[in-house]
Amino acid sequence: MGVHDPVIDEQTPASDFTIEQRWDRYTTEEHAVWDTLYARQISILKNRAVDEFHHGLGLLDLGSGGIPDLSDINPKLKALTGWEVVMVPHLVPDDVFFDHLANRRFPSGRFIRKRSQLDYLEEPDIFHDIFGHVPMLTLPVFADYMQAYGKGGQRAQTMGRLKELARLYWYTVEFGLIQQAEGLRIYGAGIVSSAGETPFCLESDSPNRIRFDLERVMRTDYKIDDFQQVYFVIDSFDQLLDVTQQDFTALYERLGTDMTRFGLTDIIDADEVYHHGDQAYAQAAAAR
Ligand code: HBI
Ligand code: FE
Repeated sequence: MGVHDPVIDEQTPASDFTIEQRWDRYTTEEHAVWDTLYARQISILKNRAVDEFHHGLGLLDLGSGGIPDLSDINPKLKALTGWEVVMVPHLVPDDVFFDHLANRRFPSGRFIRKRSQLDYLEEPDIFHDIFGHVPMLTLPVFADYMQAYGKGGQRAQTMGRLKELARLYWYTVEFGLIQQAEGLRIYGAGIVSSAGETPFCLESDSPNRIRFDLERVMRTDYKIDDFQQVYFVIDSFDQLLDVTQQDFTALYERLGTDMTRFGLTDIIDADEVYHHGDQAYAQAAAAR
């Protein structure tokens, strides 16, 4: 499974699946991989990621060189929004993941990808998890949204609507775009940690870009192994928090009785379309 990390293997996870980071055990090469990834992303994220993301990187001093030490970033993050980062060995079960988020703990992988596979990830590593997700957790409204998602997860599981809720996470927390006064910007962690998808999601003619609608998103499939074919664009972070603070009971019941689901390239009448993609990238990828 993924990258072999002896510092993970030597530990027995706690009942909440957490392990110790053991920061002093990272090798020089592992720190250098972080620095390479960091420098590459910073240069392409200028004027593409939201200012809130860049601001968060600064608040946590994530660019001071090498893989961050949790004992440096956690006191800062805790003071800002009450969140902290915990280490987990690999992907954790959904209920464990939700329980951490509901308690303002963000689970991060410990290992870092190999230099030979800078753009290939089978599961989230520490660069995706910390560089991608943690800066946005310094923003109070986003911090609240992530906790609301964790609480909602526990609820969705009981109501059998986990798949639908996971789509909300995917199209916001991982691959979300936002329309701001300066233009279209990125806030999704899956994008900001990817050198290829950062320019693609904003500038390529290939993908659809559609205004965010909660139920539309929950009815839409996603793919995990290539650039997205559709992005959903929020108006503001307040909008995101507002939609998740409503009671999902009626929505979940509708999703259970009306099984309408949308494919990756569908455009429906109700959509507010910012860009109707030509899907040229996806078609070329399928032909390979
Ligand atoms: N575990 N470590 C880790 N990181 C994730 O992002 C993650 C997970 N377990 C479940 C999960 N994500 C998602 O499937 C949930 O959003 C449903
Ligand atoms: Fe992620």
